[in-house]
Amino acid sequence: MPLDPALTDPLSRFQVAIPSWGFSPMGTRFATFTLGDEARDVYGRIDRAAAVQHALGMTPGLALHFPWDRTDDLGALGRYIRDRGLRVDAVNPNTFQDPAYRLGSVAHHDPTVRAQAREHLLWCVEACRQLDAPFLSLWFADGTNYPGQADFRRRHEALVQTLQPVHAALPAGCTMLVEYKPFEPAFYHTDIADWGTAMRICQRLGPQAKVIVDTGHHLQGHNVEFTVALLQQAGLLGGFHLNNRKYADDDLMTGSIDPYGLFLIFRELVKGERLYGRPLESVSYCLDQSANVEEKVPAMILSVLNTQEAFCKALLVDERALELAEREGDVIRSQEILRDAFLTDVRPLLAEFRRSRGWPEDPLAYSRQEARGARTA
Ligand code: PSV
Ligand code: MN
Repeated sequence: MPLDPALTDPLSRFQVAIPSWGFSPMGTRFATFTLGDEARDVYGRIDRAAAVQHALGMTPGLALHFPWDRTDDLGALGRYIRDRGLRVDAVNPNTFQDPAYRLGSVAHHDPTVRAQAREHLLWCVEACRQLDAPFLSLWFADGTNYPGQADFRRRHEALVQTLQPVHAALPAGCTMLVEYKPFEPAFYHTDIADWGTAMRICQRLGPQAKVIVDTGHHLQGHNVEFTVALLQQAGLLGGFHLNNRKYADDDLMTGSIDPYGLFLIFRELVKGERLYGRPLESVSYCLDQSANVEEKVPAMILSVLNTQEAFCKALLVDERALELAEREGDVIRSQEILRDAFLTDVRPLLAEFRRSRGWPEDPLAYSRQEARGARTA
């Protein structure tokens, strides 16, 4: 297939960030199985992200999670990352593990706990500055387990007030991403349960706050592409945590269960770029997955391949024909148009695109070979 600039231009702008935490030992609450490929420290996690980038060429961004990735010297950490051809995409604070956070963090009823969370968030803002990270990505485990346990409105106010100085401290060009999740670890209510709540919080905080959509953070049957379209229309779409779900926040490989859903999300994104002129790459695309039974580096590579394929298929949608079908009320034709794009085998085209960029044509095969080489060396 000859390479068409209408495809190669967006394809070359499209990058996916790799989460450092995806290389740590993972499990369920029943067991954690080790395959021997888990990283022991932040440097091991960076090395694995570099291996993913060698195979793919389109994943130079790395998402860090603090304090998991904390070292004594942020400058040295930044250099280690850059020396491996990577850059920091998002800094993710962690306000869910310290024992003080049993009943929440930024929305906690006790101001001293909120102050502890705020200090950590401000430290992370400083990390963004030092590591030149364009995104501060926030997710809070805050919520309650039982009706009556706490006052919704008071918690909402506390959350916004705790985040205000954090938003004010952001360097220019750094976007605060606000992530929502309907439940878990809290099972009755979550303080940022859905995209409406996240959007309301962003609007209250200011122009540098935007919503991040974790594709696994919706209740069964939720129409994610509809949410994406409306967030984009409101200018409040900041990023994605990509993974696949079946039942809850399963954190499975992206595109492994519902590739069509992923394609429909990208279709809205591509359409939005045309409609609003906001470049696709102003949004963060980061994997957020945990490998419980599969090897971690190939699992990341496969997720990126599925993502890139979904994106490429979205570029093939004949939007003009689709608009015409809509105006004519031709429902079947609209299905046909989407099927034509989705059922196109874009793998040869993407292999050729990679070859043209000097990247391995078959990233999984390349990575297997590298791993074999490392074992025999
Ligand atoms: C929470 O489930 C989440 O999706 C948040 O993004 C966290 O930062 C990430 O997973 C890792 O725990
Ligand atoms: Mn997430």
